[in-house]
Amino acid sequence: MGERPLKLVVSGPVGAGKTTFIQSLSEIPVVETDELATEAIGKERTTVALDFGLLHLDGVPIYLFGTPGQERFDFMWDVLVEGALGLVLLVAGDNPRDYPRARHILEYLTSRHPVPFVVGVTRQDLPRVWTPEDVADYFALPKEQVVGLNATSPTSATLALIRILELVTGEQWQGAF
Ligand SMILES: Nc1nc2c(ncn2[C@@H]2O[C@H](COP(=O)(O)OP(=O)(O)OP(=O)(O)O)[C@@H](O)[C@H]2O)c(=O)[nH]1
Ligand SMILES: [Mg+2]
Repeated sequence: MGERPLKLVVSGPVGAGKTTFIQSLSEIPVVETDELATEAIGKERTTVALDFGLLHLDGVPIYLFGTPGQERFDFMWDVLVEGALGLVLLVAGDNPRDYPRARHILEYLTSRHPVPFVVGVTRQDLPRVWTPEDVADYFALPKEQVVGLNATSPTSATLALIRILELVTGEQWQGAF
C-alpha cells in the first residue's frame, strides 16, 4: 500500500453520528462546523457545512469528510464527494424513521459517484436498537456491507472504517491493534 491519501465520505441523516464517528477516528482536532440548530431536530447542535478529520491506518493517510444531515444543506453532497474513493453511510440504530432519508442519500450519492460503500448502524451500545442484520434486510444489502458500531468508541469506529477500506482497496487492513 502506498502513501497516497485516501478520501472517504461519511454521510447519513441528522443525528446518525457522523461528526462523532469522525471525532473518534481523527488524529487531529476535527474541523467541524456545528452550529446551534434552528429547527427542532432532537439535539442542540448540527453540522452546517462539513466535518474534516485525518488519520493514518497502516501508514496510509485517510481523509474523512462528513456531510451535514439537515436537508437544506444537501447541496454540499456533490462538493464533498468529489474525489472520494468510498462512502460510509451512517444510520442510528434507534431511529428507523430516518431510514427512507438514508436510502435517498445513498441512492443520490452512489448514482452520481459509484464508489464502494458500507452502511454503519450506530448506537449498538444501547438496548433495543436495530441490528446490522435488520438494517441489511431493510436496505436489501449483503450482510458484509452493513456493520454495527458505537460511534463514540475509537475501537468500534476503527473496525467499521476497516470494513470500507477493505472494499475500497481489496486488501486486508490491520488497523491500530
Ligand atoms: N451512545 C451512542 N451515542 C452516539 C453514537 N453515535 C452518536 N451518538 C451521539 O448522538 C448525538 C448526535 O451525534 P452527531 O455526531 O452530532 O450526529 P451527526 O450525524 O453529525 O448529526 P448532524 O450533523 O446534525 O447531521 C451525539 O450526542 C453523539 O454523542 C453511538 O454509537 N452511541
Ligand atoms: Mg454532524
